[in-house]
Amino acid sequence: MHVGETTVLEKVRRGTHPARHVTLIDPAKQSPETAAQRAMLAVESGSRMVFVGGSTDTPDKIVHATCEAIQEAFELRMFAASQDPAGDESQWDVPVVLFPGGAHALSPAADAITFMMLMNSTKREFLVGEQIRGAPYLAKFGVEALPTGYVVCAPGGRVGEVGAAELIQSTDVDLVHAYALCAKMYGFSLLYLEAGSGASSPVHTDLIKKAREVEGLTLIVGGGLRTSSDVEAAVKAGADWVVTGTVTEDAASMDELRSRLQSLVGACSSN
Ligand code: 1GP
Repeated sequence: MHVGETTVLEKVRRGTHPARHVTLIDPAKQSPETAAQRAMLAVESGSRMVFVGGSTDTPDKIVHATCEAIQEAFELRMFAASQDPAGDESQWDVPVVLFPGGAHALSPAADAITFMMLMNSTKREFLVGEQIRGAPYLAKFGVEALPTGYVVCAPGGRVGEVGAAELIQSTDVDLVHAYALCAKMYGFSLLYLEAGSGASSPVHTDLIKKAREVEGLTLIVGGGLRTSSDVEAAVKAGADWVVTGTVTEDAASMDELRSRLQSLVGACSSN
């Protein structure tokens, strides 16, 4: 969906108080139709962005079908809201953003992509290699790139292993500060502190606080955030956006999903 006249980056950076919630949808984990239902429920529950990505080996076709299904669902809901005097069209003005594991999981149906450098990777592939492969495709299809420094913190999970990351430990506050400064000097707008999907513990709040000291970066925190108190702690430490995937993926029903999302989203504005 094309989100008005502003760029996705402007929307992501705008008014970071209260913090906002991102729902991560992994296209490998459900059909495109179910993904669209989950995304609609996420927006109804107050989530303000959808990330599509996660698994490392999902074919382009599945990623694309998932983005398309979500976009179509949002467009229909936006149209329905425009026909309803009590409706709020802007509720459905929610960016659908690729969150790729590499140059293979792309789709022209997305509004934007977290165009990431995995800054603490020891492999060229994740620093710039996949990006070089993906950039011409993104330019051709006009998918907006959100310049993102991506830093994997302990415990790091699969992304830490696959990405060959030198994990930032909870006490490495000077190091995370240096990464944040470096991200700013490179001109990245976003800094994403990642603990790994399904991590046993989220990014340590001392790391979030220290990264927050660098002005001008929009701070995204994800990985292992399960409860509203996890979210509250991340937001209090300075996160502008919190991302959850697993906790919503493994909900047993749509009702359970709604109640989980409402509690996570509610925790974003509790500070
Ligand atoms: C993963 O940060 C995201 O990249 C979400 O992590 O699945 O643990 O919520 P979870």
